[in-house]
Amino acid sequence: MLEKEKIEYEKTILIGVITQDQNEEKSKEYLDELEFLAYTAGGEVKKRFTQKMASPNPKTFVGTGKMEEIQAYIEAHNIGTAIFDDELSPGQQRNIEKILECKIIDRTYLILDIFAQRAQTSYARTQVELAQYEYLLPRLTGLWTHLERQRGGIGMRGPGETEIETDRRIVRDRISLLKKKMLAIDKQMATQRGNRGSLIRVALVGYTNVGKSTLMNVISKSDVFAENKLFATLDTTVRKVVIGNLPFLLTDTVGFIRKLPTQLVESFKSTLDEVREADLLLHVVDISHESFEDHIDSVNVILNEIKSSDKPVLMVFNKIDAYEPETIDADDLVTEKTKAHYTIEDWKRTWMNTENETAIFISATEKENIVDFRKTVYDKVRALHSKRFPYNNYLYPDYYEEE
Ligand SMILES: Nc1nc2c(ncn2[C@@H]2O[C@H](COP(=O)(O)OP(=O)(O)OP(=O)(O)O)[C@@H](O)[C@H]2O)c(=O)[nH]1
Ligand SMILES: [Mg+2]
Repeated sequence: MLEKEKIEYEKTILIGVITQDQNEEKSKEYLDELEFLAYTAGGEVKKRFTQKMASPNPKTFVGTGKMEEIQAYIEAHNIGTAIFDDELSPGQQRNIEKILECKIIDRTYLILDIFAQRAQTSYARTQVELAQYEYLLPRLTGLWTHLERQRGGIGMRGPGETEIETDRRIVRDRISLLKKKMLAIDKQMATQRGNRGSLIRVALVGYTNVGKSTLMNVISKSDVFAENKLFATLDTTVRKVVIGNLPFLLTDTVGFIRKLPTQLVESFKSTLDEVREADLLLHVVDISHESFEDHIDSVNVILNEIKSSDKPVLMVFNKIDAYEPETIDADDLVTEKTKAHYTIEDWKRTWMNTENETAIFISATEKENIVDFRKTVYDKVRALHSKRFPYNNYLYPDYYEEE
C-alpha cells in the first residue's frame, strides 16, 4: 500500500460514446472499468467526457463540438494523456492527435500496455510484444510514438522503449522474428503439457480481478500473486492438487475482459492452450461486482473464440462476503424487485436450477463454503477420471478429507 503513494500518477481524461443500445448506467460502468484500467496502468483520471451518438464519428470518434471542449480542457489543465473507450482506427488516431496535441491511447493499447507492464517471464513478454507490434504496424505514423517514447509512462512500455522504430520494415522483421520465437515456445509448452501424464486437468477461468489466483492459493497452498488491480496474472501457474486422495492439475491463468484485444487472444495462444486442453473449467465470477452477469457473457464469448465452450463448467460465485443487495423498504409497494435486490439465496436459486450447470457460492478470502467447494470439485474430477479410466477406479478410494 505504501508503495502506491510513491508512484506519480499521470494526468489523464477518459472519452466515451454512449450509443443507442447502451443506457447511461451501462456507459458509466464501462467508463468505471476504463478508469480502473487507467489506474492499473498508472493514470489518474481527472475528467470523463461522453457524447450520445448513434455510432462513433469515423473521423474523430466524438463530434467536432465535443472535440473543442476536450481540447480546451486539456490545455487548461495540462493533461498529458487522453484515453478513448474503444479501439481507434489509425485514421481516427491521427486526426485526434492533430487536434488534441497530447498522447492518445485507446482501450486496446491501454490493455496491451498493462500486459507489457505485467509480463514477468520472457515467454509472456514475447507474447505481449508480438501483440503490441501487430497493433502498432498500421499506426506507425502517429505523432506521439515518435516524440514521446523516451519519456515513458502509459502506452510507452514494451516495444520501442529503447529506440524510435518508425520503419515499418523493421517492425515487420521484428514481428516475423517474434512469430518464430513463439512457434518454438508453443512447441516447448505443448511438450511440457504432454509430459504431465494422465492427470485430469482443471483450469480456473474468469473475468480479471474476480479472485482466481486467490482461490488457487487457497486450494493448492501455492503463492500466486493476487492484487486488486486488473491483470495481476499473466503467466500460467500449474499445480498438482490433491483432494480426498484424488490428484489433479489445477491451472491459474490470465483473466479475461470485455473486448479483449484480438491481437492478445492470438498471441496468447500458448497461454490459452492451457484452457483449451483442460478437462474441466472452474468459471470464477465476482458476484459483488455490479456487472457480474455481463462479465459471465464476456468470458463465454472468449471461451467460444478459443473453442472451449463445450467443456464441463463449474460456476464458482466468489466474494459472497462483499455482496450487498439493494434493500426494499417493507412498506414500499412501488419499487419492483429487480436483480439488484436479489439476496445470495435468490441467486443460488437462480443459478443452481439452470440446466447443465453446477454452481457454488464461496468467499476465497473469508474461506466461506470452501469445504463444499472442494467436495464439488472432487466429485467432478472423480467423474471425469472414471470416464477416462473405467478400469482403475480402485486407485482412488472414496472421498475423505481431514478438516
Ligand atoms: N472481498 C473479497 N475479495 C476477494 C475475494 N477473493 C479475492 N478477492 C480480492 O480480489 C482481488 C483480485 O484477486 P485475484 O486473486 O488477484 O484475482 P484474479 O482473478 O486472479 O485477477 P487477475 O489475475 O487480475 O485476472 C484481490 O484484491 C483479492 O484479495 C473474496 O472472496 N472476497
Ligand atoms: Mg490472477
